[in-house]
Amino acid sequence: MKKAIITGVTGQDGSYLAELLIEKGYDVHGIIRRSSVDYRERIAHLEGNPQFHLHYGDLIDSTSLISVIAMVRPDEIYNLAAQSHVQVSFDVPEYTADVVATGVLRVLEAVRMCGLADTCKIYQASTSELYGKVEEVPQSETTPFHPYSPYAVAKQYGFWIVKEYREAYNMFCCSGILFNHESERRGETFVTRKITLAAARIAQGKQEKLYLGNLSSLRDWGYAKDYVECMWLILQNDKPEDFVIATGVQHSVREFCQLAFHEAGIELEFKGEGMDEKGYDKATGKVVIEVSPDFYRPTDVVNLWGDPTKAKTELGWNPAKTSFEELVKIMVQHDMKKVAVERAGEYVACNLEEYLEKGVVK
Ligand code: NAP
Ligand code: F7E
Repeated sequence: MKKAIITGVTGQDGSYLAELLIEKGYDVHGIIRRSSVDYRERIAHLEGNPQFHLHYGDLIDSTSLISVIAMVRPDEIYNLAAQSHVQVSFDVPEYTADVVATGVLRVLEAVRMCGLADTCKIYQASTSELYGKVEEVPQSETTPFHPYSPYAVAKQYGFWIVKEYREAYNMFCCSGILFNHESERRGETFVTRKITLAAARIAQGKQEKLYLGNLSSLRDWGYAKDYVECMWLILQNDKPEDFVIATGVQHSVREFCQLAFHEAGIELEFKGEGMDEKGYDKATGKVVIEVSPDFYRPTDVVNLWGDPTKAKTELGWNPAKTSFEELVKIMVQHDMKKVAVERAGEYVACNLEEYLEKGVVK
């Protein structure tokens, strides 16, 4: 039985990857942070499974990483843990660098210190944010990097230190350069989930308006469940290499809103430009989407579009398994059910101040 460690197992991707590896017969060891309350919603269904084990550890604490790696002696490590919110990285740049940049180094060094450099394969969760202020469209493995946020700069260190350890110590460590991938388990402050939850709440009369930032931002959005398959494939490849994982299809935030609200039963019409742009419910004429400067970033990445040819041809991965339309449908259908059981009045944001206070800050 192969043994795998997943850092960030409580996150969106970690939970799907744990399910996939269990299905494939692995003994899965997840690393979780110690906290005074348990927040393990995404993995609650796996607890009690004899193939699933949890250990305390933190990417900013090498001792904890060394002790888990020494005890488990894994065949594979998937390093998914991160402060993964781009806008938050402008507020906590130092912490972001510690987890997202130095954290990768700590994992690599822990593997070496435990004498596993020749046997343990390592997957690093890299990101399309490395292309940032894009120098080429679409972006592939040969596109130059131009990181454009503290998060992206930290991830760039992670990418290069993985490459360095591969060349210096002949370790099997690789980066998956993953474009945005979403799901019904996506964190609620990322734009897609913020939209699908708001569409459901507005459709059910539990929220008045949704406040967003740049509606014209373009993303290549895929389904997280399909993307974790690729993480596994990257480590099963003959040679350690880096891969772009994307669908090859691009949409704007505005288009995501239109489709999500349509799935929730509301036809949207956008009028106005820039900060004055508004989304109207065509049937009632009411404004349901407004733009707020609170959700703009000091520097924003606005044109991400991936070329998944290498992953398709060399790994046999299918980038078209779940279409954009199916992804939005899955998320909205899930959130319509979730919102239906929320207590009335539990979530009604009538103005921006209230919206911000309710914690949907980013
Ligand atoms: P996520 O939902 O935000 O999950 C992040 C995970 O990292 C959580 O389990 C979190 O634990 C854990 N974590 C944060 N700080 C930690 C620390 N100091 N020590 C240990 N664990 C820590 O992120 P995701 O969407 O699943 O993404 C997974 C990885 O892929 C991340 O590295 C992200 O940067 C990268 N990525 C994501 C995308 C995407 O579109 N989703 C695209 C490219 C790359 P808690 O539950 O305790 O907070
Ligand atoms: O923003 C715009 C925002 O926060 C997408 C992470 O998983 O993917 C994710 O990072 C776009 C940006 O994701 C709002 O300005 C407009 O242009 O959903 P997001 P992200 O920044 O692309 C990459 C690949 C990762 O690696 C990251 O870990 O949408 N946008 N209005 C907004 N974004 C948010 N969050 N909230 C808004 O109100």
